[in-house]
Amino acid sequence: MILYGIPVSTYTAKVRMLLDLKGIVYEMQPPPGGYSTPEYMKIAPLGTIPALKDGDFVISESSVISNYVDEKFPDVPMRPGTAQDRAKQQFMAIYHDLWLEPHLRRTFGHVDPATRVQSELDGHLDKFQDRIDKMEELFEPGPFMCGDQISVADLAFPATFSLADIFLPVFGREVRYGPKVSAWRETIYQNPVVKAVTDSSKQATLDWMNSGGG
Ligand SMILES: N[C@@H](CCC(=O)N[C@@H](CS)C(=O)NCC(=O)O)C(=O)O
Repeated sequence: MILYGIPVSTYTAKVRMLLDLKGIVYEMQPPPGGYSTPEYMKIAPLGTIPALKDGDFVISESSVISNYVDEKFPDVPMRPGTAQDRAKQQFMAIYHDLWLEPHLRRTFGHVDPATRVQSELDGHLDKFQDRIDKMEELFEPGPFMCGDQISVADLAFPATFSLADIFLPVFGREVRYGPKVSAWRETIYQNPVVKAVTDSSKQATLDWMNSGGG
């Protein structure tokens, strides 16, 4: 199995955690030609990472990949429980992918003060914080995000939060986490796989930032 991705990619980290927790052997490869290139789009039509190649089958979108992998390799279930439990896990994963992380991503284009549009940047920084605050209403640490077992919901957030912690100070901001998210973070970072992948993604990002971010 090939996982197209790179170490700094938070969405790739999410899938790496899932594969590692399940003990699945895979090779991580950078997207041929780079992401969003015509060459890579022949493999993954949207040009995004991560994408997973399993034999002749290729699929992208981190939450879709996660569901595919969990269905194909059910031995260590990462969507445990009832249909309702799985729907809640999916809701949290999608909340990350569609509602939270995109605001962090949209700040990347404002790193250079010469081209920064401060009002746009502030809008995304404020929205990112709002969406973290909103999480206090969305789950009850049990101690995991959706109950007493780790699930796909838990894997969506760690690398994104780690990135936000090191990246937002570039804009003079610090992320504030409410009591539920803070308690959940303490639990999830105790998992050695989650910690190892999050730390490696964080280190890759720090190396990238220290090299000038080019
Ligand atoms: N919704 C996608 C987001 C993936 C994503 O945005 N990946 C970034 C790198 S971390 C990317 O490929 N960006 C290239 C692009 O947007 O064209 C997922 O969950 O896989």
